[in-house]
Amino acid sequence: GLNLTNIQGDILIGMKKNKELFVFFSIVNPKSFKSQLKANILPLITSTTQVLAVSTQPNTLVNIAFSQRGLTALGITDNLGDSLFANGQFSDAGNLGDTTSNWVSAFAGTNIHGVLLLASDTIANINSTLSQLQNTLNGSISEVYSIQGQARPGNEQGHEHFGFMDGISNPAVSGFSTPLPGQAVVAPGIILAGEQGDGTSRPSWATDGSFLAFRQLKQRVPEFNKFLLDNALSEPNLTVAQNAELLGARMMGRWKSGAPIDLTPLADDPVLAADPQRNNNFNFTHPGFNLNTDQSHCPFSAHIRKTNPRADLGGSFPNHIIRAGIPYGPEVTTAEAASNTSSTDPSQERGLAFVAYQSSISTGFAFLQKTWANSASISLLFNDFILTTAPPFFRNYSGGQDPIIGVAGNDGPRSVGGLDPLNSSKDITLTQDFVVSRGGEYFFSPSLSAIQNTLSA
Ligand code: N7H
Repeated sequence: GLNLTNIQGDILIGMKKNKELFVFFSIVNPKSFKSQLKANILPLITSTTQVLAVSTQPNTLVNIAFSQRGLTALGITDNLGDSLFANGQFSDAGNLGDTTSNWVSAFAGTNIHGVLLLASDTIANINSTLSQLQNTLNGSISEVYSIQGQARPGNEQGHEHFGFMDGISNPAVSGFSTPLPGQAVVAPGIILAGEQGDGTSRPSWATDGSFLAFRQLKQRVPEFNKFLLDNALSEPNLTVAQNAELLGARMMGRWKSGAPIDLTPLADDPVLAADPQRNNNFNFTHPGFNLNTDQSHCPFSAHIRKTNPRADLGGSFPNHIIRAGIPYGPEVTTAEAASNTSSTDPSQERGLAFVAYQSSISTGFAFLQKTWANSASISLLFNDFILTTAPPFFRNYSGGQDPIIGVAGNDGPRSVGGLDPLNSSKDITLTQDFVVSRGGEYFFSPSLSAIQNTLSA
């Protein structure tokens, strides 16, 4: 089995707290930082074993990850075998479809060396752990930027800012978790460097680490809601509000409750949504159903079909990530809702602090974003795939980009097909992108033994 005491706790299961602070830092004094990393930070790093022991967890869970520039600052010259990581996310921005003028300046610079992830039930706990760290670190690092993530209030807890339940589908890692019905099973090396199934050669200390792709993804919630109402579908037995809801569910592939539209295409089913034995048990195929043409259950372009095409690709492919993000920013205000427009006040910005773990950024996050979400034509997309792994299927349909996270550049407009169940050849025009990248960075989340033996002093 995996050495769970050696693997940082966020990677395989997520720290799953209602508050999480991301502190992006620069290493000012490498020598002193390396000794404090061993003496004062390492004892606070929460392993997978500790996260699993829910009742004895520390009040604040702490993880740490480094950018390539951070490893270089620490004097590490080994090549981790991931060129996107080595070059940093800013140099990948164009390929991701980002408009770099939208990037937070801290991410567009070159001075983020690492990120501390602090998760707890309360912000007070997080702040007290952070000030404890700052005291011991004694100026050897400086904070470049931070994002305070938090679960949404009340019944919206677990839902992201558009209102959809998140965190339902992550792959099961073989030998670690028992797969639920319908859940993809991946070799440990798809997520963890140096484990079985990781095809790249790495320095031995990289084993049991994972690449962390971080993205600050702003969500235009009032605009999204207005778009759904303006373009409400026309199912005869539904009200306008229900037809707006249906359009949103078809863009996502799940209802707000989390129920998959592949299993319940025209009406939400909260009981199904809440049942882990059923809420992932689908793969877009149905008896007598033509997978190449039939979008009556789930559009080809739906966010969850774009990012995990299940049976569209024959069911088995290496492009999987484990997601561990959390919403950030306040709830929509009355004024924003009334004007259908997000406030321009930066303190009102809201979105998803997106975190994805994988052993290869180009096979994981970057593949999902570039080759699947941003590609309008699926023939192109599967062509790409066939060249490398020859799956048994070749599909040739054009569904448009992912309506949630796809980007055409310059903020749209762009058209997406298949969203109307009554007329699958109808295109719906997205007037703008509802998710806007504010940038991010690629990090490596090392094992505890790598921190102990290689990164610290
Ligand atoms: Fe997505 N959302 O809340 O609207 N995502 N996502 N995502 N996403 C998923 O199945 C969302 C983003 C994946 O296995 C759900 O757990 C939002 C990026 C993958 O069936 C919801 C943003 C990438 C899955 C959202 C965002 C992905 C997934 C359904 C940005 C990768 C699992 C809940 C602001 C490039 C698919 C669930 C599967 C599911 C939302 C971003 C990937 C509700 C708002 C950038 C792999």
